[in-house]
Amino acid sequence: PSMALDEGAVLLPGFVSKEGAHLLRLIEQVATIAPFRQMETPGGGLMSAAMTGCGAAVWVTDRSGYRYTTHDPRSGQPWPALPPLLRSLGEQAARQAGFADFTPNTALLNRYGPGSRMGLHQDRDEGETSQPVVSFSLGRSAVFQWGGARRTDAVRSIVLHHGDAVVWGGPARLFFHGIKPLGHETHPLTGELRYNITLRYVARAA
Ligand code: MD3
Ligand code: FE
Repeated sequence: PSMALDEGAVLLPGFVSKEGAHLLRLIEQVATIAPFRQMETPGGGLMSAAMTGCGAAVWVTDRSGYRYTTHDPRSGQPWPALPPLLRSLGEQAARQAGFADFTPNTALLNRYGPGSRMGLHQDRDEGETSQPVVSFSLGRSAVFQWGGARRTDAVRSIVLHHGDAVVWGGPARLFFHGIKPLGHETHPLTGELRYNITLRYVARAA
């Protein structure tokens, strides 16, 4: 089953719920090599969500800005490889949403605890907007908000649950979006934590 959220935005409820425990183990494996860390923003604050990633290049932020790097700045080592299961589930979700030519080469892993949030932003560091972004939610639920192409556009909300996939392509690819601060609810597999995996195609990296 799938549900159009907007033009180019498709919710696939429970698309990865069967693979949820497996995906959480993959996240753990990536985090053993490239640990979750709270990254610094250009303004000098800390992101409240902790992040890591895998694939050819991973999104990072620090005092000098946002960019994709081929190596983990913390270790100097290349990011862990993108697990084939992640690539394949991302391609399947995109296909089901009507995007047949998705070739993901990176996954950003976000970890939210109580109070973690992500302010309204656009994803535009990939050097490529013709391919969609596919997101998988794992663990406790969160309120996701999305607006339109302008920061001032009206915002809508949806609760994303364990196992949900959302595909953002076409006109929705550059829509503003964010995550409301998490409360203290728990999930049997992750306790008070929520994980989000975003699969993307990145064309440029430093
Ligand atoms: C809409 N992550 O990593 S996933 C991000 O739950 C990010 O961790 C949130 O925003 C999270 O950049 C939201 C849903 C999502 C991801 C990417 C998008 C929605 C999007 C890109 C364009 C438009
Ligand atoms: Fe985003």
